[in-house]
Order: sequence, then C-alpha cells, then structure tokens
Amino acid sequence: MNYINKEKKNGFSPNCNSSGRNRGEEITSYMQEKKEEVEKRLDKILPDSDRLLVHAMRYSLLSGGKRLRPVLCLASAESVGSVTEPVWASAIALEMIHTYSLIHDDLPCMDNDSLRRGKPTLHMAFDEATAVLAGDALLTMAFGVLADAGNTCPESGGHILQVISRIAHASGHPGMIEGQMRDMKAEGIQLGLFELQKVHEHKTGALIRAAVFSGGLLGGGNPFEIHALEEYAKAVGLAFQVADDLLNVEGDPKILGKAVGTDVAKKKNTYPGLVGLEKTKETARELVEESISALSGFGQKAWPLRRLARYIIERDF
Ligand code: GRG
Repeated sequence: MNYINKEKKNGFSPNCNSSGRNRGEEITSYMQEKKEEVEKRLDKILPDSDRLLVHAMRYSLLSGGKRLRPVLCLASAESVGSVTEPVWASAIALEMIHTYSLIHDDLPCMDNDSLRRGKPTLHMAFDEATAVLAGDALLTMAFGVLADAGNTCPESGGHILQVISRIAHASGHPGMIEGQMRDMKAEGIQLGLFELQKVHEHKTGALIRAAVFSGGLLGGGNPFEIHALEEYAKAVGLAFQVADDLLNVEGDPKILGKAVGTDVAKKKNTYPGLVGLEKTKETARELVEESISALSGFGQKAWPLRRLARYIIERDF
C-alpha cells in the first residue's frame, strides 16, 4: 500500500541521507533492529515457564507484530536525547498493553476473531478464560515494569510517575477502552466524521500518543519538544488507524496475518465506509505531512520519526 506520491522535501527528509542510502531501506533496518531488541527484552522479562498462564502470555506477546508503539517510543527518545533504561521500560510496557488489547479485542464477546499475527488467536489456541486472564496479567505486568524502572532509576522517578499516569489514562477509560466502547456501540449505526475521529483518537490514537510522549519525556525532551512530539503523535495516531481501515478493505490477508473485509461484515464505522477510498487515502497523506511538519524544529535525529510516519501509511501489514 503506497499512498505517497512524492516525497516532500522539508529540509530534513530527502529520500536519501548524506551517505546516499535510501531512507525507505534505512527505516526497514531501523525497525528490524529495534524490533529484535524489544523481543529480546520481552523474552527476558517474561521467561518461559511450565505455568499455563505464562505460556499463554508468551504465546501472544512473542507472536510477532510490528512493535510499532515501542519503536515510536524509542525513536521519540532519540529525537530529543537518548534511549535510557526507563525509555526501554516504557517501550516494553506499551507492547504488553497493546498485546493485551489485541487478546481481549479478539474474544468472542468483542470482535470474535480467530486469526491474529498469522496465528490462531489466544482464545482459539487455549481457551476463552485463559485468554482473559493472560490479557489481564499482561496489563498489570506493564505497570509493574514501569514502577520497577522508577525503583531502579530513582533519578527518573518524577518523569516515570508522569509516564505511568499518562499510560494509565491512555489505556484506560479516558482512552483506549472508551474508544473500544464507542466503537462497539456504534456497530450498525452510521457515525459522522467527527464522531468517527473521536473513536479512532481514543481506541488507537491514545496509546500511540502515550508512546511518543513517554519516549520524549524520558529521553530528555524539553517542554517545547514534548509539545511538538504531541502534535506529531496526534496526526500519526490518526493516520495509523486510517491506514488500518484501508488495509481492512484492500489488504492481503496472507501478508496481514488476519482476516480482511471484517469491518464491512461487522458494519463497523470506518473512513472508507464514510468518505470512500480515494478521500481516505488523501486524508492519510495529509495526516503524514501534518505529522512531519510538527517536527520542523527538529534536526537529523528525528529522521526515524519522519520516516515512520510515512511507513505507517505505506505498510502492507
Ligand atoms: C481493551 C478490549 C480492549 C480493546 C482496546 C486497541 C483496541 C481497543 C483493540 C485493538 C484491536 C484493533 C484491531 C484495533 C485497530 C487498530 C489496531 C490497534 C491494529 C493492530 O495494531 P498493529 O497493526 O498490530 O500495531 P501488530 O500486530 O503489528 O502489533
């Protein structure tokens, strides 16, 4: 899926870097490198065990995925400073929360999906009660990981508390769960564009914004930088969901690792359903440009964030 016609030069994001290497290739290896480190850390923090619960948690946590929220968190930290251990803790915690949300979202009482990341969903591979409990355990563990980072790095304590608060809001009733509730209750009811945007901002956008905020704050960003990162994340979060809506229409289930056409089948409110495919693609492009403009005051260190914004709407899965 490639909705970018031509790359806009804004002073920092030409197609090639100074060594002539293609930015598209570079972001792929950047993401791969981060993904591998995220997976190593997830594996270490939740080691294999003969306990059924741990086995179920690991089944979903280590079943692939793009690791986009951790990557955004790490890239945000790099754009303003550096990746410290508390940044890593946030990255790991965000992926645990994201995985829990997918497990619960796939349950028969929610979206009732049987395929995720190319594998049977957790309730299919185990059973429904185990899937509920594994999701619960991942969510609570995420906050333990953050608190432990505060204990290990007391000098970051104040910032870690801010991050805990932000992630709790983003994943809880003011954020992701409110989005899920709105989405569920709107099935079969035609929402307007404003209401649809609100669903997306809560359901998917809140955690993405929290990822960028956490990396920015713990990476050493100043209030101006954090403000710019928030603007970036707002546009990127919406672009992500708009792209997800498009993939549900035009994506390849083999590449996606999950079913397509489910939004229409379930009478879900989506951008393509509301404004059509062409307008949806245009919106995706505009959001990416908006996100990149928010970083106009940032230097070369923000190239992964800029390129990730493009990747988010160019991706095939
Ligand atoms: C807590 C039940 C509950 C739900 C929360 C976010 C959410 C609401 C549910 C997730 C379900 C979903 C399919 C949302 C649409 C967009 C989205 C989050 C897609 C999956 O995220 P990716 O593409 O997945 O980052 P990978 O597998 O790459 O991690």
